[in-house]
Amino acid sequence: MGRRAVNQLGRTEKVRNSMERARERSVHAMIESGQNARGHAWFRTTAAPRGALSLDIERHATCYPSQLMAVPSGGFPIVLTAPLTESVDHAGFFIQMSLASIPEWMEWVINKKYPAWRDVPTTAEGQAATAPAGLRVLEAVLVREFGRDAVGICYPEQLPHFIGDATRVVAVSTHNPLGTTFAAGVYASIFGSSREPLNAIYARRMFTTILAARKQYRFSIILGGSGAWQIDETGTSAELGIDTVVSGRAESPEVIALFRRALARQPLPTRVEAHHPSDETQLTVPETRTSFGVIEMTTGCGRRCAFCQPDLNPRISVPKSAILKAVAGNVSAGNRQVSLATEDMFIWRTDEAGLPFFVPNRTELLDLYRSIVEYPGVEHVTLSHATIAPALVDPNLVAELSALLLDRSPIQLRRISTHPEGRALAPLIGIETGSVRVARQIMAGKALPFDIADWPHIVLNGLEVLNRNNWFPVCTLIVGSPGETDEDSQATLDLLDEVERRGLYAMWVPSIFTPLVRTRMEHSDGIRETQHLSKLQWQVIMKAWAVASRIGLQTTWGKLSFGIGALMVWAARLRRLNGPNFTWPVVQFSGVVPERLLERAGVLYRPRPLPRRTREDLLATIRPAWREAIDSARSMTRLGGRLTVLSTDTVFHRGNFFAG
Ligand code: B12
Ligand code: SF4
Repeated sequence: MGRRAVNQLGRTEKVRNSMERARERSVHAMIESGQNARGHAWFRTTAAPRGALSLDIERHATCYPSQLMAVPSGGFPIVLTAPLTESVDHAGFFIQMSLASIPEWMEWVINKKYPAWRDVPTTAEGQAATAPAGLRVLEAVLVREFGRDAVGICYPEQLPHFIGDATRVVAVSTHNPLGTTFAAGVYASIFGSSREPLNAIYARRMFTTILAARKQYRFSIILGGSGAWQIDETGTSAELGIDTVVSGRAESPEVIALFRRALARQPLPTRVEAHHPSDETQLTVPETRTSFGVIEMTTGCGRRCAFCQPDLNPRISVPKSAILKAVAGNVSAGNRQVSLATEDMFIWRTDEAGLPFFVPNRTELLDLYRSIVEYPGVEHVTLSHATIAPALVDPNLVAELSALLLDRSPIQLRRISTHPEGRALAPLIGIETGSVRVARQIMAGKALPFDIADWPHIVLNGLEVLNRNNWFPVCTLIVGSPGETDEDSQATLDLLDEVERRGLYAMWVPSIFTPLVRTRMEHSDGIRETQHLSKLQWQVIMKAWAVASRIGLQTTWGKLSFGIGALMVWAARLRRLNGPNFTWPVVQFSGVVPERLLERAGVLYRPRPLPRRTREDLLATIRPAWREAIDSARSMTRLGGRLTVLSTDTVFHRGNFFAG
């Protein structure tokens, strides 16, 4: 729409000074889309040419001129922002996951598939109309403490308008700023000359903009969010100009004190450890629009996987009333989608019902999701994270959730889903390994209430239940766990092969082990170069991708062109990057040479079939007290708005499931 859209809106107010005017000219040139159906302005950000990071401040597009007038001339005392790639909520979760995983040279793929991915909405006041949930929590906390007028929230390209003489602090929220986590860095290094995925590039651009503004104004930079540890870990604070890295929650008194100091221009500490709330009354649940309609559902977990950071937090369930207020806030701000953020959706309100956390509180969970899908204006509901054991504990719950949620899922997998419109649910589930030895070492609790010795069978039976109900999960695999042997890789290949043999579907996402700070594996050594992966580890990665790509590539022609394409990219680029162990697995991935032929020729490992163990076999191994809990969850009823556990013989306490 360009300039026409601006004129149509009659937005021709005078700008404040000549610099503003120059900026405004660039706004006119860059705004390509006008207003959306609900009267929200849409703001299209610009794509910087490769290597042009330092130019950003001159090229900033912002919101409409009249909206800029709502921004105080001296800027806001507190300016909040997050990288664009973590704020966009166009086209579903997939887009952010891709931006977090692919290198810069592959940006054209995203641009081609989603030409409008950079369009982000602004409010009538010209502020960011959507933002990651974590930044929204911080905003709510700071508005409560310092007042609405003190806090401005914007996209990185708007920063030059939001920062001014009045600005004392710019606070940045990050999910994955340097791409050094899990799949992200790994994928970029497999595919690219740079180890940085796209979202790391965008994060750097944001810092360049902030630092350019700091040449003109005096303010502190505070960074937090689930990706803050990456800055600490890589020692990049100084380079990025960050004064304080905060690890932990925005609601904490430490964070409020920090902002108070920043506003008073007092010296700031380089690190702040912020406490996690200990119960739901201390959690802030914003009632504003969040990217993808993310609303916190639980914190913590309880399964105690040794590599996991979120498990270090206390297990808290956000009350239904707070979740529904956040749904209302999102809907009234024009959002039509909701995603409840959790480490495991099945742990929600288990403690409150006196259930072990691995026995889902089916009554309340169904009631919650029913209330969300019935909320006027909610069109789409997506699932975030889950574990697989609950599918075996309560397969009917999966079926009942499907009955509620499938029609509202934006995900369509037409060939494999039996839903009339091909709709599917795709929670993220950590499977991590097929090796019982590794599983026992790093995640014994993942199988609860079953024994980790049965891990491959739990996965297979769980996938059967999920697929039957049109759940096709995104399943993560960890490659290169410390001490992982060839036998362990073979066990994972056996599992992947068995999944395929049984006609089950999952979108496998292999990633290379990354030691995360504060976890029990913090000091373990991970693989840092893809060149160091063994042939079997490459085979796991390539097999996982091949199985996952079966979901998308169904025609013979599609498969063939994909395979030839994969080989061409290998020959041109990836061969040198990833070393000789990569060669045969990539041939296997291409599908150009039949897998069994490669196995017979001895260039690839030939997986062994796994024996069948049924759900009943697995249920028979559960401790009697836990079986009783499963029965009582089934017989729970909702009476007068309160849950009643009919069998109260067994009382469960938080966190004692590993004892005895
Ligand atoms: C929803 C979600 C997503 C969604 C939406 C993300 C979004 N931008 O909104 C999608 C699916 C797109 C996604 C993608 C990815 N995600 Co994600 N995601 C989550 C999930 C489930 C919830 C995040 C959330 O909103 N939580 C609720 C908010 C309130 O919590 P919060 O963000 O942590 O914010 C709190 C504090 O961090 C702090 N805070 C936040 N910002 C700031 C700023 C300042 C200045 C201060 C002081 C404090 C502060 O205060 C907040 C509340 O008090 C978490 C797991 C979890 N339960 O947290 C994983 C999680 C954050 N994701 C993770 C990962 C690995 C990824 C991906 C890299 C996966 C991939 N390979 O594709 C990508 C990266 C995406 C990107 N653009 O960079 C990891 C993070 C690991 C890490 N950073 O080291 C987590 C922890 C999951 C896990 N268990 O492994 N993710
Ligand atoms: S199941 Fe997931 S969230 Fe829970 S401890 Fe393990 S990795 Fe962490």
